[in-house]
Amino acid sequence: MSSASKRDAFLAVWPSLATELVDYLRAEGMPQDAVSWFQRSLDYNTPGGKLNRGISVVDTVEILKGSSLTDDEYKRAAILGWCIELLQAYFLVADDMMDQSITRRGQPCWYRVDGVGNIAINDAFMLEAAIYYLLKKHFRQEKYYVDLLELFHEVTFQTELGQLIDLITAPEDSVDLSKFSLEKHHLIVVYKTAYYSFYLPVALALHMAGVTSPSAFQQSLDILIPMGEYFQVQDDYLDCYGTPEQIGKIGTDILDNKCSWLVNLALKKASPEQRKVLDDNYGVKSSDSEARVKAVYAELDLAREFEQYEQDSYARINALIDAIPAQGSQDGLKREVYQSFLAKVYKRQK
Ligand code: DMA
Ligand code: MG
Ligand code: MG
Ligand code: MG
Repeated sequence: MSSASKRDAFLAVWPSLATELVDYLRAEGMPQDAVSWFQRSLDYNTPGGKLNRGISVVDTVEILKGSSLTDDEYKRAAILGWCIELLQAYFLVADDMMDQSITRRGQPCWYRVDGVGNIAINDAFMLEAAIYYLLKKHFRQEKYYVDLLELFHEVTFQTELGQLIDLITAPEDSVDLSKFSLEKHHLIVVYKTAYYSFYLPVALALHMAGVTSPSAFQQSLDILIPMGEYFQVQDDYLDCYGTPEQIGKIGTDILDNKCSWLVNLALKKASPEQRKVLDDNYGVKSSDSEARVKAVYAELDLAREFEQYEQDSYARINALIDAIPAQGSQDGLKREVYQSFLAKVYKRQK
């Protein structure tokens, strides 16, 4: 199946899930304006992205099964996929408020929509609650139900730890670039991105496919955490070098004083003069300062550094994947699961 038709098939499951969720509000006797509000928040925040995380659940279940999924198997894998997309929606609504972002997925961030504002905080909580409503409704009877719950809870907590260190490493009022390092960056991105974006989709699919061996989950982690780190370095790169049309959002990392991969590389390579420009302009909320930082990035040829990093990461992750035997591992892993996930993000432009 082409990636466009995969996307269409996955998207086709969404309306019925949104209906189940708003029907719950109706059944609780919520007034029509509340029902409409929740429907609008669900549709505005959940389905508009690349859907890589959600579709990877379906792809992984299919690869592990080794043949096409029945309609029922497809639907159930897609529900788990949509649960990750709801988790992503929850994180993004909050992230955009905390990062003071302007646009997301080519439209205004939810908190910036007329009449929404701080109500977006509660909307984020409701997007998270929707995950557990759907899990209970559709997976309560499965022996791996508690595993799914624990996985969502643990990965959510890890992501929140990542968001915490991302935010406290980037205080608005005191810029101190000596606090940044590539080690710090590594810790931030593994926690804020890699667990929920890469480990979670595959781990959910492993549970659904009946894989139980702890070593299978451990080996998945060993491959998917580096893949997630690579993905967030791409995100940091695109924040500066992607156009808003391309990436659907306006980069804010320099203005926000973020411990981005780019600034860490710049700090490693900068001359004393360039370092002074960075110290004076990084995290200063003005487009002139932002432009001066970008000029130093250009002098240091960070775009080329990124290309090199991309090549090296790709080789390193493929070597990790090749540690799985070509015919599949005894505990049920298959190389293709990780190859197909890597193919979705390698050299991505958005
Ligand atoms: C992404 O961090 C992490 C989460 C948990 C949303 P980010 O702020 O770099 O994301 P984006 O660039 O999409 O705002
Ligand atoms: Mg952000
Ligand atoms: Mg952020
Ligand atoms: Mg970013």
